[in-house]
Amino acid sequence: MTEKTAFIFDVDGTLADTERDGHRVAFNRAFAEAGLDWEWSVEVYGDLLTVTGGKERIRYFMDNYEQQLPGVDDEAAEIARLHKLKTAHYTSMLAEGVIPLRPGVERLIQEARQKGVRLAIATTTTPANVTALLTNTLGAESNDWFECIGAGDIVPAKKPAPDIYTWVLQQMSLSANQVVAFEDSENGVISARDAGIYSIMVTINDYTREHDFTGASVVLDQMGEADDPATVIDDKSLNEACVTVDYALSI
Ligand code: XBP
Ligand code: MG
Repeated sequence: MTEKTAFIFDVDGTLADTERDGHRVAFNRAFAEAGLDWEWSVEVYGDLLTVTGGKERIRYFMDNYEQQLPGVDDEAAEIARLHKLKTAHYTSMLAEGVIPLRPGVERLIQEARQKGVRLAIATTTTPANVTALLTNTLGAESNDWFECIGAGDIVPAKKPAPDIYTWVLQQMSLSANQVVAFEDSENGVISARDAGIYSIMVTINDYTREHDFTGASVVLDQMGEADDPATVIDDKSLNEACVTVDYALSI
């Protein structure tokens, strides 16, 4: 069996619960700043999350909720402008420290570094958002812990397309069976799986608990800490209180 040597992490929902109180709020602030009366509720945002990528999500909202951009000729340019405003709001919120990492994430990353496991990121979110999250939770130097950060528009097709995982694997000269992918959503699992990755760990959250995780190796509620244990929801039993590097490498 090929030895696994790397962890590839999704960001939103996996490293931190960023969607409901982070991205959603930042979108609403951008809409208000642009003079739009759009307000994405917690519930509506759950539907909008079917589409990954902020610009794609705005377009989906316009198409499916019968919304227009009044007086705008170039819709793509205006969506890009709105999205830039949103990124500025989101990164400021992260700088205020409103979004912590999920339980066990920092512990697992530090243990992986100690054990020489290579680290990477594969996400649909904007690169500036990844930098802001890492910097404001783990410190600025943590950006260098990740050998490869695959994010946003670096590939043309976002998750559930496999492109971002394939891109990261190529950058790191790794084959799919040498890595473990960490995800929280159906789109993320499809993306990793279609890139050929078969070791996929899912940690669910309120927006994703009903998703179809076919293709995942194990589904848990969280990575967990000794005093805040993880619970396996589907498949592989976990003998420790929380997800360790050895456990992750064994899935
Ligand atoms: C994350 C996303 C992103 C963020 C918003 O999905 O769908 O669109 O919600 O980020 P995943 P941007 O966790 O599967 O990568 O607005 O920067 O696109
Ligand atoms: Mg995610």
